[in-house]
Amino acid sequence: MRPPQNVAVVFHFVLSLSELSFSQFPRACTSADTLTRKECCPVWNGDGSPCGQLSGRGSCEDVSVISTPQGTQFPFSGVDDRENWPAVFYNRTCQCNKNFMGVNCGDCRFGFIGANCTKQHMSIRKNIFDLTIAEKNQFFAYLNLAKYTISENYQIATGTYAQMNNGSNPMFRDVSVYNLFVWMHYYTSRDTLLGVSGVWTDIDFAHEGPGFLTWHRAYMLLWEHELRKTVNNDNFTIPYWDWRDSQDCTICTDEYMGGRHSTNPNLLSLASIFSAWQVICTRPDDYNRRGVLCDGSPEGPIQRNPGNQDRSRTPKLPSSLEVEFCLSLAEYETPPFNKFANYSFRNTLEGFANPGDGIANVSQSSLHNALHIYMNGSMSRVGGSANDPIFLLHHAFIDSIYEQWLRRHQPLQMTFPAANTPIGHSRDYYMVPFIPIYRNIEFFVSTRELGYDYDYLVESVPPSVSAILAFYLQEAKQIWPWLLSAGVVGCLVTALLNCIIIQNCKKKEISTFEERQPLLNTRDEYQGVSYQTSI
Ligand SMILES: [Cu+2]
Repeated sequence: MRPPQNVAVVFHFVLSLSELSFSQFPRACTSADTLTRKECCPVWNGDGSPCGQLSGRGSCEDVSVISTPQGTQFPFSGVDDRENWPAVFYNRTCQCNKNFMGVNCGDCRFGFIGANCTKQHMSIRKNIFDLTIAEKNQFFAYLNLAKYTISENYQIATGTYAQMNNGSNPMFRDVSVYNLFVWMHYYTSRDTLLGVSGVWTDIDFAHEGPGFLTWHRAYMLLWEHELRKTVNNDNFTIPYWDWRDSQDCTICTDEYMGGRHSTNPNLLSLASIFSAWQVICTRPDDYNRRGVLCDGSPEGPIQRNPGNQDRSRTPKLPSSLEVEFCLSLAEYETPPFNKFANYSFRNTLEGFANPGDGIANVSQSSLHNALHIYMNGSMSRVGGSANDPIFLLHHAFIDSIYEQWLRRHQPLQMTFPAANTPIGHSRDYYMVPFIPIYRNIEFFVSTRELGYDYDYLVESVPPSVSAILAFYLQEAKQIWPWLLSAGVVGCLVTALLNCIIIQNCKKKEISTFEERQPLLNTRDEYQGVSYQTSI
């Protein structure tokens, strides 16, 4: 199903006005010239200079790749384009100043909008069941438009750097805005092609390691950002599906993400717009056999058969108790920093550890993984899982659980492993395949610092210890003159009162003495003297 011609034309126009922004590969950096020079510093049209340098937006800088010892999962070097990302393709990119961001610094950092990116903008992701009918229909219309609108600013690579003859023979292809993100998820998780030696499968730059949550947070933000630009609506947010304690797939209806096909249980109902979507990047065995990358060609309809999954692996959808246990784990990550990690919040939330005791158990798929397995179709294989738009709703909810954990445990940045992780997952690794480049650690921060929140967490922002100290120091700074003045005034008032009391007592004694004097004089003079000394 395609959008009406006039709508497509309007959005094509909107796109042509938009700035270059995220992800690979920026069209401006896919020429043989940029690839052989290894420089991706496109011109910002606002002032005609690379990275908007003339306007102070940014400058073209060397990429500093920090390489630390990595885990033993990937025993090679120099065989995969994703090693030391983005060094194989580019060693110079735009570094943006202030609130500017994007491949040419033409965009605003997350949480900022406006011509000069000075206006703060906080967005709230909502529960899909709390959207109005208009909001819900708008969400589906936006997704559908993104599925059929060719990305103006990005292309996908259809070959490795070596297959491109080290950049001199570029191999890139147009792709729709939606499919660009499907491809990115495939590209980051794909196997390593080793030529005649076959493939290496124990590699994934976004799953089975500490980077799982940071990578998906960045990915969802970029996806949301691209959708906003595609439809020219800064207020759009991805909704989430809270699947806790669900007995079945409550969003698998024609009103929401598509019901079941009337005759084929593996397909979507024809009443859903998503039944007409074609998937891409779902045949890893085929690509591996041919030694090629997914080139974005259509590969059939979305498959989904919720509830008919392998029950010995995933008996049911996760419960709130399991989520609660997961949130109670104090350590974000534990050695060996992969799917065998025990008591690791990340590994338990990802679904490789038991959400009842935190012990790794790869024969089961829990929490995040459980949802993928439960959908029993396109969602269930990592490479092509983002083809099903349920992916967005699911990962928005996973991200909200990650956010709850961050707010509860307030981790230090240094607790994110810096070395000995699976490749791509260490603190300072630039996440594959994002261009412009982002390190994992940049997304180990609260959503509030990235300009968004979840409706059910809005009230739950705990002040950090440093924030509390800073608050009291600030308060103390403001009130110390008052405290000092109050002390001085208090002393003066006390002294004055003492004087008044002493004076009054003296007067009273004198008058009493005078009143009694005749009597005293007649009885005993010494009593009057003793009276005086006792005052
Ligand atoms: Cu994923």
